[in-house]
Parts: sequence; C-alpha cells; structure tokens
Amino acid sequence: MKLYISLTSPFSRKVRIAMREKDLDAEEIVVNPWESSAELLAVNPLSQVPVLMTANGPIFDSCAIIEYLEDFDGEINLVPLCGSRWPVLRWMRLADGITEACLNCFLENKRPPDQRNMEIKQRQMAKIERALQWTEERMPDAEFLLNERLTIADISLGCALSYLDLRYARDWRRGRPNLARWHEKICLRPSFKDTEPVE
Ligand SMILES: N[C@@H](CCC(=O)N[C@@H](CS)C(=O)NCC(=O)O)C(=O)O
Repeated sequence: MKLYISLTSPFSRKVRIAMREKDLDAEEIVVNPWESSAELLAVNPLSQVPVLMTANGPIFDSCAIIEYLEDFDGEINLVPLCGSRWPVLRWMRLADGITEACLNCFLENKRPPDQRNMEIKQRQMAKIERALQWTEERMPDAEFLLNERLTIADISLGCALSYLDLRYARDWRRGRPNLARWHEKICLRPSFKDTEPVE
C-alpha cells in the first residue's frame, strides 16, 4: 500500500499513527496538497491528504481509511464493532472537528490582513474552545478515553491537540489540567513520537 501524506497534516498523522499501532506497512509519499500536483490529483481529485492507495483503488478521507484498515488483521482493533463503538466515533468526530476548525483559522490567517474575515475566525475559535471544554469535563482519570485501551478516539484527540500546538494562537492547556495531563502521556507513545509534525 502507498499512503499519500503531508508532514504537517493532522489527518495524515491520524492514519500514520493508526497504521503504526496496528503494525501495518505502507510506503509514505510526501506531497503538498495545496500545490495540487499531478501525482496527488491522479489519486484524489479533491487534492487532499491522506490518501491510501490500495488493491481496491485509492481511499481518501481519514475516517474512510481507518475503516478500511480495520478490515486488515492488524495487531489491534481501533474501532470497536459493538459496545463502545458510538462513544469512540463521537470522540473521534469531535476531535476531527477541533482539527477542522483550527485548519480553517489557519487558512483565514494566511489570507492578506485586509481580506481576513474575523467573523469566520471567531466562529471557528469558539467551536474549538467549546469542544475543548467538553473534552476537559469528560476526561477520564485514565490513560485512554474509553475501554482502558487505545482506540481511534485517543489517536484523533491526540492529533487534534498536537495540531493546536502547531497552529493555534491560544494556550489550550490553560485551565484544562486533565486534557494537558492526558495529552502529555499519549504523546509518549512511539507512534506519536515517530510522526511529530515537521514544517
Ligand atoms: N476529511 C478529510 C480532511 C482532509 C484534509 O482537510 N486534508 C488537508 C490537510 S490536513 C488537505 O489536504 N487540504 C488541502 C485542500 O483541502 O485543498 C480527512 O479526514 O482526511
């Protein structure tokens, strides 16, 4: 398999960590999705990463790729099929929403100052702050969010918080000791260390 990624993309990182945790191999191909290279467009007309090139053709969108990987005999299962399935997916999509809002702020900031839309930016920041508060209030006093084992919920939230470290103007740890403690611990995993964002 080939995995098209960018080294700062939090959605690429989510898949890269999942593959490492499941002990699945893929050749990682680094592309810049904002340049829409012919190489990337050949596998994803949306010009987005991550893309997993498989025997069944290209799969894009990190959530779809994670589902695809679950069909493999990986070391561990990251999306439970029953029991905590819906809580796991809820945490994953909440974390992805934080990432999306942060990405939107970043894109807004990249525009020339006189073209930036403060309303859009503030709306995105409000989403991030509310979602962080939601997570802080529900953080278990444990290493993992659910099931006492690693799931895609942990990977997604870990990637989202690390992406805030990379791109968010505010200190998300302030007033959120549970989240800060949990993030520090999850980042010690080899799969997280091996995929730290590189500018
Ligand atoms: N929902 C998608 C989002 C992927 C995404 O937004 N990727 C960004 C990089 S983090 C990208 O490639 N952006 C380029 C673009 O949208 O043109 C996923 O989960 O994979």
